Amino acid sequence: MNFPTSFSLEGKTALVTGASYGIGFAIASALAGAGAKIVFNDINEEFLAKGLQAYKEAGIDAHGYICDVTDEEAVDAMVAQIAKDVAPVDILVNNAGIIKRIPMTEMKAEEFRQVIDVDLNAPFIVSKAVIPGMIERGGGKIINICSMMSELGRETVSAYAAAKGGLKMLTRNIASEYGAHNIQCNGIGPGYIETPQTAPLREDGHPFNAFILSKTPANRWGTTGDLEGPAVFLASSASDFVNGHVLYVDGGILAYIGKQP
Ligand code: NAP
Ligand code: GCO
Repeated sequence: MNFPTSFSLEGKTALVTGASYGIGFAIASALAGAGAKIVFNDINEEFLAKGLQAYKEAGIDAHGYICDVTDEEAVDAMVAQIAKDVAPVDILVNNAGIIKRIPMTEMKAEEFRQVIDVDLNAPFIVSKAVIPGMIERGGGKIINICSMMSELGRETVSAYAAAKGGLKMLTRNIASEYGAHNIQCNGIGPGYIETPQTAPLREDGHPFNAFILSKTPANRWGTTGDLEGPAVFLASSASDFVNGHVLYVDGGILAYIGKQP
């Protein structure tokens, strides 16, 4: 294997959804570092502007679009605009996501649907928008950002676990249905990562913080940087025979029964 070229993304265009900050920003930055042109979206003008500034400060000439990934018409329009403004999408990272931590019996059906809409329906919508072009051009890469909750449940995250479990199976199904067109669809399953989404769990003295450290052999929370190498691997030709796989980047959580108190 020629390492420099097989991990290179030169000449590729990557769309990372919800990538103004957090895991999406880190993954997009890593893909840029490997040579990809970066496109991202957000639903919020202010965050989009801050994201564009952050990419600029990182030396990345990113293109940003306002788009709600749950809105099929808006997604189709954004993908078409990206092809005109930049280039067709070669690499899609379905990163945008929300979580609502509510005991299931207290969760409204509409709240459940909102989480499913962003975390599962949207990856379907955005993948469906880019796959035809990938087929026309001889292949492509789709990376779905799954979760520990693609494998495990816990109190208060019923909607999120249902969505992320479904996203694991959507990943496998896209791989099954479009692998013959040289499209590889894989997942990344981050463990517990320090981002705004998990900030409430890391507040001073929150019991969850000690709990997660006891469940992680690495005895630390993950950082968005821990996800960068795995993302470049799954976006590059180095993973052309990896399909339908969820790569867990969790410091060993899924392998570990937990530290004895
Ligand atoms: P985050 O900090 O909450 O960022 C989520 C991003 O998604 C934000 O930029 C948000 O935009 C965007 N977004 C939400 N709804 C959207 C919509 N309808 N249309 C477009 N963009 C939308 O989350 P994160 O921690 O970086 O997580 C990113 C992904 O990793 C999520 O799928 C999450 O489930 C997954 N994940 C996170 C962890 C973790 O420990 N942090 C672990 C495993 C998996 P706004 O800023 O405008 O709201
Ligand atoms: C939670 C956390 C997790 C992480 C991540 C773990 O409340 O349990 O938010 O769900 O976000 O998905 O992989």
